[in-house]
Amino acid sequence: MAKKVIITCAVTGAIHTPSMSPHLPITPAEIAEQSIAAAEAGASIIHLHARDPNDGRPSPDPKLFMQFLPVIKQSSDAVINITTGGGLGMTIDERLAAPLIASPEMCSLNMGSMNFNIAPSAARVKSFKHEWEKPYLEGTTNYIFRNTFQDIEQIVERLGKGHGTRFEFECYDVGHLYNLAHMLDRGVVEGPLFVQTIFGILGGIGAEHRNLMFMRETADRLFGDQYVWSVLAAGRHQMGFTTMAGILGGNVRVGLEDSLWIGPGKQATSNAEQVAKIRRILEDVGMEIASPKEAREMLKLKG
Ligand code: KMH
Ligand code: ZN
Repeated sequence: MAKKVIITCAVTGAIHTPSMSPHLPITPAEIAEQSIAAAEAGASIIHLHARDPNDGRPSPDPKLFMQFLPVIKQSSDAVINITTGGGLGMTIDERLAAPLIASPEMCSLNMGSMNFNIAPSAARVKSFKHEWEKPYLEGTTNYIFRNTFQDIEQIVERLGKGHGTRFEFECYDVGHLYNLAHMLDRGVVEGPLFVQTIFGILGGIGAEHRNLMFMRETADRLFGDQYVWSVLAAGRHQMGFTTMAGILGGNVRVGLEDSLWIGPGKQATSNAEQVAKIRRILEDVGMEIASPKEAREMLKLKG
């Protein structure tokens, strides 16, 4: 039987701001509602950040996470994946606060430090509702996204070893794959590794098809059969890259965290719309979509 494709949906993130799209979920109720709809549309993993409901600012506050996590769990069987990347300016302790309380099956784990500015395309919106959005919209956040080797090991220790949480390893460039291989060699992490290769984030590898092949070939060499490959691409590259990944035997991530678009010049009205679109494309070319149960088996999650 053909391998099934895991669809992850990243519903809000910490990059896009409320003024960039009216459809970005902000309040706990909106995050829960869009997550449940994304799961119904075919996402077996839901990747989550929280936002301050007053102004939409990314927030590490566990109390906010706890307003939507139980609601999502009650209405769907999807795997919960909580960010440990957090958002601009958050400390490692802040980034770990909600995951340590919620003890989810999965968390993101970013495999290297990098420059992080919002890409110019996202910054085209000129008017904004909240002062905090200004540097995001102007592309001047000037942020170093800190993920040192010690930070990475600390997250594995506290969440992986402490809670049995497994990881979505976020690899924004080739060096991040080598960082992960180093952790695998030293026994810090073990397979099957869920490797999210990321394209088109300013500061990381560009969204060129040859880069997708190169990242995949490098991951094949480094991890062999000890990894499960997934792809996300930022902005307008989202659907093309995820389609290519699915056809090549990979898994896919969509969602408004990664792109606000559903087609050229057309904003997505929900996360579920993007999930339904990639599902339709992949099913049309003969692929099958993994259920949450199948995703848990493929990734050896604690369930
Ligand atoms: N924003 C994505 C490109 C995280 O939450 O830890 C990667 C991400 C990071 O999802
Ligand atoms: Zn994220």
